[in-house]
Amino acid sequence: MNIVLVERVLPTGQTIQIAQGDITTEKVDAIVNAANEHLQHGGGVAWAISKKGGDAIQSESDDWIRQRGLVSHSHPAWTSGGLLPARFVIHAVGPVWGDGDEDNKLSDAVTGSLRVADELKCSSIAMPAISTGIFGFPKDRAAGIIFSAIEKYFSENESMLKIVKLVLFDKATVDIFIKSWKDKWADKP
Ligand code: AR6
Repeated sequence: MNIVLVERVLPTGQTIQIAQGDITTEKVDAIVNAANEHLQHGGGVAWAISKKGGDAIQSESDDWIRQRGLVSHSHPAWTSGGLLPARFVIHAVGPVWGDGDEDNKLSDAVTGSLRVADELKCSSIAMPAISTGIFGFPKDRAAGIIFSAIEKYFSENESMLKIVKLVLFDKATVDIFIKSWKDKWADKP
């Protein structure tokens, strides 16, 4: 289990956390994958999830694409967790930096992931820093958008979720997210 570095209870009752580590080890109901619209899990966290989860992840993803077509930002796909400790993998497609309207697309990917988690009756979810690797989204900008999207989702929706854990791979990303966390919430009770 990855160690929680900071946590906060939102006014709506859910606990939001930041941890550093490998999301594939998380024993939560669902982990979020930073996917592409084709669900071809060839690099980054997607590759790690697909490798550790076994063949089921890519094969269920291929079935999804065959049956439903490409995955949009606002409607993530989902598969079983395969061999992972998590029961489900929610495949969220973040924006490629430079493609336009990136902030809204990232917000949609986060909101969509929480909605799918609720549809799957999850009470805990772990999420990586979507779009901030291969897709090139600036990390400090992403942090604020991800926090706000989570807060807004719970303020607007009844949810079964209790824990949202942001699992960040490297120290540099952790430092940037924690700075943004403090900027956003330092003075709030
Ligand atoms: N656990 C948690 N976070 C991780 C892990 C891990 N095991 N491995 C990497 N990260 P990326 P994107 C972090 O590139 O930018 C793939 O090819 C990483 O340090 O995985 O949304 C997909 O198939 C970074 O902060 O996702 C897509 O084509 C964050 O996860 C494309 O990359 C996201 O980095 C998606 O690009």
